[in-house]
Amino acid sequence: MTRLSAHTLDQAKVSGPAYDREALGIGIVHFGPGAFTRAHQAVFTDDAIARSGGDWGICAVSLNSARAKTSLGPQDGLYTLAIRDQVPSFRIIGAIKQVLFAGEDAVEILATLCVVTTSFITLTITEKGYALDGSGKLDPDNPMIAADIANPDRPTSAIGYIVQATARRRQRGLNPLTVMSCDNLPSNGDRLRVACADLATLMGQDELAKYIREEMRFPNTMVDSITPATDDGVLEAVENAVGLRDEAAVQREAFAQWVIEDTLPADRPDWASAGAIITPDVHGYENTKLGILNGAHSTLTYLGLLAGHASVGEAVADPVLRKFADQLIRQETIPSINAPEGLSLTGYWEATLARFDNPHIVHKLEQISHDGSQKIPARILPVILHHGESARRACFVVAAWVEWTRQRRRTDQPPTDGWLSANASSLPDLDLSATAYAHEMLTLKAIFPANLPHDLITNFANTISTHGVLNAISKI
Ligand code: CS2
Repeated sequence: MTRLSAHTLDQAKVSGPAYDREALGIGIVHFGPGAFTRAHQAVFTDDAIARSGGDWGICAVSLNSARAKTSLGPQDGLYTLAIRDQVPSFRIIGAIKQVLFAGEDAVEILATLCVVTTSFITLTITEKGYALDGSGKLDPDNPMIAADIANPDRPTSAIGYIVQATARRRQRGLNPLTVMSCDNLPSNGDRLRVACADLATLMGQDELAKYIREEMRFPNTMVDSITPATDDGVLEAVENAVGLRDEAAVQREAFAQWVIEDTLPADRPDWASAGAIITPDVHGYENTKLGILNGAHSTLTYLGLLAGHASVGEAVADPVLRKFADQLIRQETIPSINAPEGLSLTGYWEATLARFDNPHIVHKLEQISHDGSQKIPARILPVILHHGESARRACFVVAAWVEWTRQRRRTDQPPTDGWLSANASSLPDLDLSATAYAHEMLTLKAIFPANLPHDLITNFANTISTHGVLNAISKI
């Protein structure tokens, strides 16, 4: 089967970029071109270019894997978006104009970051890419950060690239970059600014750190669209619909939301015309989405995996788990969130449940389980910090995650969690009882603040271990 590319695009049986893609210049460098960004930000950008023009093509940069380059490169950055809904739909996205891999193209990446026409850096590097410690400061002992401090001219982390590009642009008198995190972190822009300024300080560049703190824009954002990993079924469905082979296709639900803090420069892609919400109050949206959608996702994931389920659809159809998640969100999470003006939080939760029920989406719990050490603090701990030990269900979720890590570390399929793997020597011994294991896990300062109800959480971990998760829920 012929492969999708700029040369074969006119043979595609579905719609493609509605603008002159050949003439499109690059204005954005994006770190982390995984499935999420291809299904979300690149689609908003594709629509913005089609509606309002502008040289807002994306240079997509992978830091750790050549996969995006080997799948998207031969396709000239083109790929198909499959929307999995009652009536499925397919379209080809053209916003990604170039794909680079840091392992091969470091010089070109820095050069692209330093041309005057590049004015945005965007990132989906997942929580761990920010290398922050438990108190929200850059962790100088993180191996990539230590390497960037030792060798500022040859960055390895996204933070290192941003700082180095900023230093070079300043020297050349170029306009400051706008740097936009699109990861599921509370105050993602503020945190990114801190990480970049901290790195400049650690490099001994105080003036640069001040410039990053005071002159650059780091808008906070909230991103949302359920995007299960691409599998063979998707590639086959895309091939049938498009009539071309596409190794870089992505799938997502129909719903997509992007809320961007209104600190953007005037010269920007017209993301608002593509449906993005540009508002001064992004934090309300962030907290709502992280607490309700992502919080429920992680809840269904760790409880669901312990109960033997494989997908969100299966877990949420289990009456015990559905009721648990519903009570957690309504009784504990929602009262801990300051809602953005005009948004009903119970309405948001009901709409989220309907999205989880979408029979056309198979979202694997295993995928969501990755990097729980980074997700639990953003999604579940704020509820406990708000209510203390009366947040019994939130405490139960922490216990379930801890017990799940214990059980999985004892198998040949340990959790996929970068922080846990890198810090294996600080983790509790696997011969410990569930209670003692949980007790030690809770002392890990990079994950847990000191003031959590340790006894309640360790008791729950013990009950889950002894009676199984579903019986343990009945004892809450
Ligand atoms: C999920 C998210 O994998 C996960 O941790 O909770 O990727 C979730 O699907 C997205 O944030 C939805 O926007």
